[in-house]
Amino acid sequence: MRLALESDMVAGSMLNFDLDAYAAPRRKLIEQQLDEYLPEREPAALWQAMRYSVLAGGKRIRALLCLASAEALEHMHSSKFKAVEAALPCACAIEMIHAMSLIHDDLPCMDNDDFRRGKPTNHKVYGQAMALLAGDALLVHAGELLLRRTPAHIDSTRLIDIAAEMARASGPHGMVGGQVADCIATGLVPQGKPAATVNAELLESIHKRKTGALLRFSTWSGARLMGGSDEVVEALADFGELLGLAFQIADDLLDTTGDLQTLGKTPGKDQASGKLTWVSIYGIDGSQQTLAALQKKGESLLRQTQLPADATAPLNALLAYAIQRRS
Ligand code: GRG
Repeated sequence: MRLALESDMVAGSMLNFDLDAYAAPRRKLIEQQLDEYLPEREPAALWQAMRYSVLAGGKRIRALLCLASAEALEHMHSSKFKAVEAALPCACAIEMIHAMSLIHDDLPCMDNDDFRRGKPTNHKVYGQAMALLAGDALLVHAGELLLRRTPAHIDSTRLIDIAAEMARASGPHGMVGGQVADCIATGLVPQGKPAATVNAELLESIHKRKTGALLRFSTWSGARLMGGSDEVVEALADFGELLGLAFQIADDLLDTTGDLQTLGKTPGKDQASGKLTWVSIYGIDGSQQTLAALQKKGESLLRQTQLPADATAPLNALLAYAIQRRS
């Protein structure tokens, strides 16, 4: 499969990097590929429910991170493979896992949300049973796509490692584990023993797993697909995890300061339910200070890769975007 970016650009310097020009053609490719990966087959109601949430127009930050990480390595060593072509199936698989986590997170037994991405949530349209099953199907479909649609020139041992890491990032060590820790902290699951004191350490550990693990996998997988050295792959993975923490803190801030129209989901829910958030511990100013510190640390991780600044400029710009975003 040959993939061409319609208006590809040469990455500019870190200072004047145009993220919109970088992201727009890649988002278009991601959308097209997701659409192709989700055909309207039988049972039609299931595929429609899967398509409804995946193709509902998210920011695609995880997929972009996977592509940007792969592209950062494209010109390096003997890498002869086109980065976007190599990483697109993985980037789409990540978006499917992300979409399933949103569907399940919005269910009445979890956050009980009515709006997501500016539209009624999956269970509001298709009912709870179908929402649950659409999420299940997306999770499994993502694994199949990664394994079957990644170009054959990617070494199979490497691909198996990537599939195992995707499962780890999503499962009990990652996203599900973080969600459970969050549910325990908020008293949502009766089996859990809530911590005596809810502190920043606990909150950071929840964020790192619930949101950070998939973002870590996004940058890790892009670099691993391109055969990056262990040092570079790990530094980019740490960058993804840091971006995940920053992203979640920005999410906590937006719950306090955003509105339904811009956010596409109901604001103020965390506060109303007494949920543990960065803002509830550090306040708005403290959260903004953490974000500024994370931006500096992220830049330092990118320098640590010793990749040229032009090659990591999209990653740097995505971190700035995650921190400054309004939706
Ligand atoms: C079974 C793998 C599995 C997971 C289920 C429900 C659950 C366990 C985990 C919840 C994880 C979750 C919803 C974390 C919140 C992450 C977050 C900040 C979401 C918002 O992401 P954006 O802003 O959304 O990137 P868009 O719509 O732009 O894609």
